Amino acid sequence: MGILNVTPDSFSDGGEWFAYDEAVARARDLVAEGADIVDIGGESTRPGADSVPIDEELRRVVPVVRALRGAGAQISVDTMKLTVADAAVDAGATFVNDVTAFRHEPEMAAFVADRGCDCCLMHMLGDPRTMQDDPRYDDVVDDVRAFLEERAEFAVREGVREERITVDPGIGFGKTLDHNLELLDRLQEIVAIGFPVVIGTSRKSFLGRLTGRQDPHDRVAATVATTVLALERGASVFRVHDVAPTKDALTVATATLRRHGA
Ligand code: HH2
Repeated sequence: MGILNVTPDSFSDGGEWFAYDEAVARARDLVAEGADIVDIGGESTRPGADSVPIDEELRRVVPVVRALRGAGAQISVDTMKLTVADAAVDAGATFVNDVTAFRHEPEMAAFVADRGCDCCLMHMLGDPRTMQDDPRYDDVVDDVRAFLEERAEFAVREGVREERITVDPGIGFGKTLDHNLELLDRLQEIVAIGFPVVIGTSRKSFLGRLTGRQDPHDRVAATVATTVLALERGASVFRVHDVAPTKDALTVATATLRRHGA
């Protein structure tokens, strides 16, 4: 899953793909590099980010989705807003990536069910404005697992078919460095829920803290290390900015793991 942030303020690529032409060209590059899904977002969820008015999010996202119809990858819309998801699906998106797991607007679940979309339900503690203020858990993996199970049950009750659901532990969303590492290390416990697991570590700040790399663009090798670990522990979808190196790493890791029947 290649990331396309059509935003001025995303933590690692804010402003780089904000103009329509650049966004569309970037998405085509992600597909050429091997992305099966392009995840298009018009609102940053970095810690402390302010929310974007609906009209502005629509203006950023919908024309880009429309331009990518038939470009060779599934189009995902990264939004918590039903109005934005609705317009994006009309424009050609078939995947809804809601970082609130249908808590912001619970009607999103019935919408996803009605439109037959795939979806990603992600764990986040609190909201982007407050989530990094001293996050605490009894046991981060148990708590995240229980949350994702509850959200998936809710989605199924609202009519979403089980095979349309993926779950995501939400690396960096209300998590300390230790929480992120614990989730990665015990990712098989999230995989055991039974839904395909999406993992989003790409260029995130905990990688900067571990490596000392201040510029998010310099965190590609660190990102690749986490995606290989996550693959080995059973993750299925890797949400990344840097598709080509991730694809190579996953190809080699998959070939190696298959030798053991994994
Ligand atoms: N991370 C971000 C945004 N959306 N969706 C899922 N399912 N999983 C994630 O880990 C995830 C996500 C944050 O990263 P990014 O889009 O690069 O930055 P920003 O939110 O600043 O636009």
